[in-house]
Amino acid sequence: MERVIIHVDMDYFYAAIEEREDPTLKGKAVVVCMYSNRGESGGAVSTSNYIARDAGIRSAMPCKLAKSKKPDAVFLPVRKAFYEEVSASVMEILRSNADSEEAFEKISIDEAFLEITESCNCDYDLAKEIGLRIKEEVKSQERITCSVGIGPNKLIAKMASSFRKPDGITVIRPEETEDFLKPMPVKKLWGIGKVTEDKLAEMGITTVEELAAFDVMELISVFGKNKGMWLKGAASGQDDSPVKERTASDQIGRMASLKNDSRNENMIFSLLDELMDDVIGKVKKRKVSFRSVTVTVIFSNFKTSTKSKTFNHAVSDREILTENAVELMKQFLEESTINFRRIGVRVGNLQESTGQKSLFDF
Ligand code: DCP
Ligand code: MG
Ligand code: MG
Repeated sequence: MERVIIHVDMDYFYAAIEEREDPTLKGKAVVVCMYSNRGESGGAVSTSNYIARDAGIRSAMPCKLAKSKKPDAVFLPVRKAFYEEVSASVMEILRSNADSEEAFEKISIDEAFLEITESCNCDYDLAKEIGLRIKEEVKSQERITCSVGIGPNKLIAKMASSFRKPDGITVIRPEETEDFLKPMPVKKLWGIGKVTEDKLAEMGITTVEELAAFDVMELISVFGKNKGMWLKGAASGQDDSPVKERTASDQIGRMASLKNDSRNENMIFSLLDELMDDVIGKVKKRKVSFRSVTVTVIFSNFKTSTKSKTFNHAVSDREILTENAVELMKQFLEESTINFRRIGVRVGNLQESTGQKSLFDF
């Protein structure tokens, strides 16, 4: 069956979020570092923006080396919990553009597959419009950019999204896959790691075209049956793996900025109310219930803090969400003195709620 798959990958994700949160970073090289317990002298680069990449900075490079390459770059520590929140909001946008709630697969904090075979009726012009709409929604709602790849299967979609970055869109129609793949080095084939790349190099194979032309029996003799056949198929752009959610347990969240940094309760609670409307709408649409509520506050000094509450049973009621989120937000207001910049609410520990009663039904 012919399929149309989209792969979306956020651009310089952690650094893009930091740029968004702090407009003074604009135009500067930004490096997000994972510091080790040896403090700032240890640690590796998590990611960096494209200005930093121009100076030769790469993910996984020691932060010290990054600093020597670009002494005037801004180095920031990883704020993983916060990036997870932004990820949850982005994933909801992506999921809402898939053929169905199930035709969605998150594969990392910043990327996902969605199937749009039905929505575009296998028309690649329509598929591109859907891709452009997704980019627009992510940009307007989350103020960060992503790159989109569209193709007849996950392998091609995944490779297409990294073809033009940042803020790119690449559409590969079935009849174009061969030409698209041919000139690529084998290491670009999604699924080929360093070890395989080296083995292939020993066999004189460096491009996908060479791999596709290689005798499958010889590949099997070196890599075994499964991998040998997979290599041959992948090199010709074949991939039958379905788009399928891996974990049912997930989270649904939304964040937004206050109009200006403030501790004004009316302003904070009315924004919280809007965010909860959005979250509960998605909870109903996905027919799930949740066992935890989390509220996040980003303060005017960019410090991020979260508070959660977990229940012993799953619920899906707006009333319970409101009660708990408001209580957590009140605690934030009591404990802090600085202005709030951005707030978020999310529900987690999701489970299918088919046939499940709401608390008010008992
Ligand atoms: N990440 C990390 N350590 C790595 C690679 C990535 O902590 N060695 C984190 C930071 C990235 C995020 O995962 O922002 C997503 O990884 P990507 O590979 O998608 O890289 P980016 O989104 O940062 O950049 P690109 O624009 O190339 O996608
Ligand atoms: Mg990315
Ligand atoms: Mg990624």
